[in-house]
Amino acid sequence: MNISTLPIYDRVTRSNVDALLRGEALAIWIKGLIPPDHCEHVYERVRATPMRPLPIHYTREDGTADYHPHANVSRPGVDVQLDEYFDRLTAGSDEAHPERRRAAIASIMDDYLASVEPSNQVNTGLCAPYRRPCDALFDHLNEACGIELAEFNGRKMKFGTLLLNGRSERYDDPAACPIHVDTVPAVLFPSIQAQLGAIVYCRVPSIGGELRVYDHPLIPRDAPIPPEVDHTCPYRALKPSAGDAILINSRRPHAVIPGRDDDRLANIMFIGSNGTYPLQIWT
Ligand SMILES: O=C(O)CCC(=O)C(=O)O
Ligand SMILES: [Fe+2]
Repeated sequence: MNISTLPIYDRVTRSNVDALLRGEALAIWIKGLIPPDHCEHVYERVRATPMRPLPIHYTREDGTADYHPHANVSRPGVDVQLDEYFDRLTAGSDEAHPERRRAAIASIMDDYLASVEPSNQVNTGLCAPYRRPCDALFDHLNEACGIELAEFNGRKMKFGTLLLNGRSERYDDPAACPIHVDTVPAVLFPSIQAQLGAIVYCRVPSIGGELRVYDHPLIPRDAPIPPEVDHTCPYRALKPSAGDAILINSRRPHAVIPGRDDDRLANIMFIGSNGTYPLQIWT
């Protein structure tokens, strides 16, 4: 399939979401969801906040894993993502030892909530007196098609990470923007059949700042991205404006291009479908 013909929808309806979940649409792109003064306020507060640089996982050409040292990315507020716990789950998910697997799953949720609850408050505080942009997207999605917080191991998850890409002279260097998919493993969320990435943009540079979606079929859950998917592959570049929200199918390989002349600030979350509505949301 060639993604150049896939539609980009400008509004959220169940039929548009269903097409995106099936990989039959490229994106749903909501323009102007967040007013400019709101975006500016969140960006200025985030920029004034001390932040820890985020090591970016990527795979070298020889297939080994590494962290990118120059990505200039940080996550003010909610400095946590569930995939950071996956390794521990794999280590404790031996089918022959169900009690070990249960304990690993329970401890992941304990650690996730312990980490995300205080940082979620920081995130809310950074945006105050405005709401978090991700909350505006939640309400929009809830009215349009129905959405609720995902539950993991019987406990409600959180959502809405602020992701800041600093400006970079190397903004167009492929190595600085790893191609990836976001797909929660079956062992963690067996009911989630399809997954979307949802992003609200607070700051977008004029040079760079695109979200690239690569011309490749959806990657099945728990499968790696084939090594032939690289920055030489054809892609479509989505260049949002501050205040826009974009939904993509996060199982299609994609990459974030940093900016050269300005920072890039996004409020990111994941949306899953268990085959019915309401959709499930988490980060
Ligand atoms: O910021 C974007 O445009 C996409 C972010 C993304 O792909 C991610 O955080 O996984
Ligand atoms: Fe992603």
